[in-house]
Amino acid sequence: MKTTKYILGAVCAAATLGTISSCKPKSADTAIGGDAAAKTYVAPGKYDEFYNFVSGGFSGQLSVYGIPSGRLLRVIPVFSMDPEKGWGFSEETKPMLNTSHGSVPWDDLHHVQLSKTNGENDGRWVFVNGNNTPRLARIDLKTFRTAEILELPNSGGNHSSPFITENTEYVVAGTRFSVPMDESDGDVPINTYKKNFKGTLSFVSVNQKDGNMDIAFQIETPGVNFDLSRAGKGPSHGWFFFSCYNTEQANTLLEVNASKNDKDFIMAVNWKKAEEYLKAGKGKKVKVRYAHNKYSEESHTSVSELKNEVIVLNSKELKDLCYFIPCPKSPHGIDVDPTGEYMVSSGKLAALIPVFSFSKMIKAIENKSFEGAYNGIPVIKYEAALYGEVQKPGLGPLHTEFDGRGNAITTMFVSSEIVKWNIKDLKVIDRQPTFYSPGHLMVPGGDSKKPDGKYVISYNKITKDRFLPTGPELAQSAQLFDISGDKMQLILDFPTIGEPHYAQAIRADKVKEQSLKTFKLEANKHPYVSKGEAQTKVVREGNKVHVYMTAIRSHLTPDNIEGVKLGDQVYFHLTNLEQDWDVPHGFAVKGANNGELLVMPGETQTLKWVPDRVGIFPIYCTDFCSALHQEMSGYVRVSGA
Ligand code: CUK
Ligand code: CUA
Repeated sequence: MKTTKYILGAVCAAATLGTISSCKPKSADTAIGGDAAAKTYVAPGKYDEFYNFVSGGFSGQLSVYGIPSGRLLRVIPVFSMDPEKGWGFSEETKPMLNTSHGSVPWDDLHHVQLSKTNGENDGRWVFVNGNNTPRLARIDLKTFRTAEILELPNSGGNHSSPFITENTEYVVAGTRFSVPMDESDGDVPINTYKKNFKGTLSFVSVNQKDGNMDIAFQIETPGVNFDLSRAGKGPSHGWFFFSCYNTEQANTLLEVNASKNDKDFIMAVNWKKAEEYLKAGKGKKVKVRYAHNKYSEESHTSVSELKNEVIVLNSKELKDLCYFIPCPKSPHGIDVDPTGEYMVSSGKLAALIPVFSFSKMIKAIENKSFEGAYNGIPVIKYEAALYGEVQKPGLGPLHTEFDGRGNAITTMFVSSEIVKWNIKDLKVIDRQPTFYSPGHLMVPGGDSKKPDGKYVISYNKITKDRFLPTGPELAQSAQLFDISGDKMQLILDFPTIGEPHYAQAIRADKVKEQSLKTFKLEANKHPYVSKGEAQTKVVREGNKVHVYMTAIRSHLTPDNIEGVKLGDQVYFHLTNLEQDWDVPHGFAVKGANNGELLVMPGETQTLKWVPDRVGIFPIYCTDFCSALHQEMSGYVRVSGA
């Protein structure tokens, strides 16, 4: 969300509505009690209580923080190139960035989902979305590395994603922009939107053994825009809920066109029913083109495949599959409470929060309490599915998380606050200012069946005066609140990498025990591995020169390489022979424009280098690995062709 200009205007307009008293929240100082520092203090050498996985927005990366300290532990490149890890530079990782458009080494990463078992975070994987070139990625929490990237066909952008079902059966993605289906060449006038543009929802299955994803099916829908989604849980397991906007199906989203309708929709999808239709052969095979990239920790290499078919179910033709529920203007979030009974939405442009009841929704469907149909799909009467409305919660409600004690906490983008309210009686209990304009917020496990309701973190869109100025662009900001008492208490500000959208957190002990320490050298199946210095060699194949190379404190083998000619392509296949935890070696060549490698113990990685001139080129380890790190170097001689 980048609507800064409009919103800043709206903040001041909001003040006149009388629901908030000023444009700018009061100073944070007053909100911070004397014991705040002690609450976030993690002594040197001690560990944090939670891992916090934070989306990196348009940096295409995912960052990992310790909570409550707010210490940055790692930045995981996903849809980006990152020289710190050699990601996207090594031959092994380059294929991970492939798409049907070629390599796309960036994306806009908005949402994070920890894998779940029985509706609780289980610490196996983290899923993230690529909003731009529609993609899903899976990060393995044994290695904290991206293990898989799957492109999504028939989609104009993947925003309402990667939300998952309660046992990680499916990762789901809805298209943010409706576009013509891939089957047509898409060369149609834009103003034929209503006829030619379609929405799709992708249900991506997850193999429970290895986490591998596959597009199980897609559902074709009318050309609305899907914004966010959440799976049902408990009683609502089997259903998925999506917030949609632009139900006008306008091809220009100027307010006058796309925010004309007083209500937009929540779409409820019965995915168990979809599975039945699929089994009964009701799906249609459709031609598409998408890339599917997987990284293997055995071979330490990745494979990128282009695939060309998906199965599509039609939401209009197949009964009992999809329903719409009207929802006040431009809903953004849709969040399901820990019991699975309540679905909380938010109209960004509405001054209330509608809370829907799953059991009422089911009754409404049984009794056909419909107000009509929208593009062939039944529209349930608003009141028939509504549990109630939270009145005057604040301005610009966006996202909601749950504290596990029967309360919900919602961000108010426009009035710049987080607001705690009770789900049963829909009464506001507490509100605290945030600095400034919060987007997502996060309670550890806050979307699961068992939230760990100790903290909430607000991820803010505007930083202003919170940190030392760094020129026109400021660090993005997050704010940690203690929510164990009646009043939410601000206890820490910390900067984030890139623009944070959603984040999730998990108790550290669910992840840290299974974190891998070293790759076993004897299990290394890389085709160019050298398992000892005796296996190192230089092999020429036409104009390709393969250097089988090793690194161990404190030398590279071989360290003098001759016989390379101008016009050759040199592949340095570097195996790190170390078997101690945390002794990586780096590798770089003078003047090489392809970055560097960082090779973990027991692993092999390859740097491709095409010399552009004759001469002597130093090579060296880039990671200070021992007292003789500076000596860990060598030379390559490049001769005339
Ligand atoms: S969106 Cu960013 S604040 Cu893309 Cu989840 Cu609401
Ligand atoms: Cu190896 Cu420095």
